[in-house]
Amino acid sequence: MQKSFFSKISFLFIATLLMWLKTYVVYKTSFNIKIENFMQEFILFINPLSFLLFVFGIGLFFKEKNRNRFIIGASIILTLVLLANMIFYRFYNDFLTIPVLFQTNNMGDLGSSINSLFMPADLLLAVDIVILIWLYKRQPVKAGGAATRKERAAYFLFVAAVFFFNLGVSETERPQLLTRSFDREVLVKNISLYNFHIYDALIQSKQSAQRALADSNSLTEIENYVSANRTDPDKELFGIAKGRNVILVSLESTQSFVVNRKLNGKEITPYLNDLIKKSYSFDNFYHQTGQGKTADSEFIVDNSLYPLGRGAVFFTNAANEYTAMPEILKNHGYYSSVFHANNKSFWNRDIMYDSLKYDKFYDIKSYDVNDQNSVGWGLKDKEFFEQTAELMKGIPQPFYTRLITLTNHFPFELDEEDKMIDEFDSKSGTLNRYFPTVRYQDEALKRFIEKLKENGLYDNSVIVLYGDHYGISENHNEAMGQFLGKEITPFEEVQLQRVPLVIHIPGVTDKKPKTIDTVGGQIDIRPTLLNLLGIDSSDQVQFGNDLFSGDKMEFTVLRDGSVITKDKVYTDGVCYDKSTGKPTKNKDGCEAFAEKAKQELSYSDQIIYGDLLRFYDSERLKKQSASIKKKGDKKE
Ligand code: GP9
Ligand code: MN
Repeated sequence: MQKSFFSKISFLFIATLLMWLKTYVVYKTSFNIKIENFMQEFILFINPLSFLLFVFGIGLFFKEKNRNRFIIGASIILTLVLLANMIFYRFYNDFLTIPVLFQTNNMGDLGSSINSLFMPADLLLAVDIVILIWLYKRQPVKAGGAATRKERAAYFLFVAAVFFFNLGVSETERPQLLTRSFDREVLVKNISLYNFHIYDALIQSKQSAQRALADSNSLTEIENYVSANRTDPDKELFGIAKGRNVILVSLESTQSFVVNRKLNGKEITPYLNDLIKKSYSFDNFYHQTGQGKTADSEFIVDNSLYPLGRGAVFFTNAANEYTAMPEILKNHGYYSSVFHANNKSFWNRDIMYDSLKYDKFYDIKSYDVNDQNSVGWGLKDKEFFEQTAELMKGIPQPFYTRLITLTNHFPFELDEEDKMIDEFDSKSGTLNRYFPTVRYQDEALKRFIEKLKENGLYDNSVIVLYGDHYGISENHNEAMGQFLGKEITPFEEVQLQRVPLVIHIPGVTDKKPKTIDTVGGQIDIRPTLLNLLGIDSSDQVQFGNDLFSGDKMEFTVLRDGSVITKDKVYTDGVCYDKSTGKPTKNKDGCEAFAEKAKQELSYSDQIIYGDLLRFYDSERLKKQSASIKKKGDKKE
């Protein structure tokens, strides 16, 4: 038996070996997986093996000809999995998850990005498949049978041993490996990209079950938590913008590091810098987005809930019930809309906006878009703002509206004539090109505000500008370090997640501008804004707090579980002192915050996966808030 068994599995072993090596080469060349010691490198190296042996081993159930065909087919599929992850990673710096995979309409729309993301060297991925086909063709077709039961049992026992060996060393290296699911990099590093996808599929099915099992009691505990964390509004500011139109501008990929900074002696955002002097502006304000990028930022702003740890909630839970900004404001006579010159289905916006109860979505069809007025992802920001200002004249007031810019999007393309500032000079073309597009967006913004003055909407509006998410990923840390003149440590990486937040209330903030250093995040925009509009939101299930509240806790959670407080930054299990940027001893001062962050993210996830807001009852929450407040008053 021995001899014939080895001949049965020789093709299988060659395929496994080739795929194994290929996967490891892809790990090392296409992903940015941090390796801290030899053991981790070893785990990374062996981790694809058990999965590959298992999958190719299924071939042992077939006779030789079909077995080899099956193995070639499996190689092709696994190669496509690798390729898809490589391309996705170049853009999102993350691994694919099932919800993201189903966002195929987004993938199609990536357009110019896909072109610049695909590299000729990617074709090398096909080399082993060519070898396998050549071997298959060369071999004379033998009538070799399927493996016997005994042979298969021995084989799969061996595979299981490899798998548990892998899991064993990984668990010692990284305890609680499988429970810390929002760190995809750790999973890939330890159990392989392939097993990560299987794990992801298991989570997906668990989540579907979660909705079926949830009932109204599931919401009560969360309601108690949010009520206890609620803070009182600043009395002077409450209602200061009552009845005004709300114009939110989502600034694509705009991070705080460009604000009030120069490149070759020229300001990168001169207009924004100027506007800040007439506004309330926040300089410790963080984006909290996950895989859903722009869509996540929209979700956070409208719901004051966290986005998901995997996938974009715009896709995964678009059918849920929400009590979003448009709905709250509708009760106060507001008309709500979004302006964005992209296909309506991108990020599943058309469906999600219905769930969020928007009155109207002005998508690409509302705009005049042609080759002359487009670049990169589509309509240039200047054109977008100009046409939007026209469209805005026609909508009922007061309105709540969001404008989403596009030009400052990776790969940061810009026509020569639109460049007002030099590119940076570093090894990262991405970072180099970023500056001219940010500068362009700034100029477009200036034009927009001028237009608002012309069309008469300016005086009676609140204008809120915020960065949607980072534009420069950690892949460019070296170049970023060169620009900022300091090393980009994990601490600095968290600080780079700061985005601008500027609240401009004509006639109010220009008289008394303020730069506020309270730590906050996108999740705080909704409660802050509602209080400025004089709308009590203490009956809402929301995790944010009014940034102007005197008693707001300085505590912001990023979607990867990092936490920022007044004087600490906690990320990837390490606690840093903000004043020095250095780790503290024994995670001092971070543990309680890290725990609270975990709790809060988990509550928010429960709301989304369980679709818990379908049990929301505003009267019940009002009573609850009032009773908590009474208890607090008594204590004082
Ligand atoms: C697409 C735009 C960009 O419509 O919002 O999306 P992003 O890639 O930044 O999430
Ligand atoms: Mn974006």
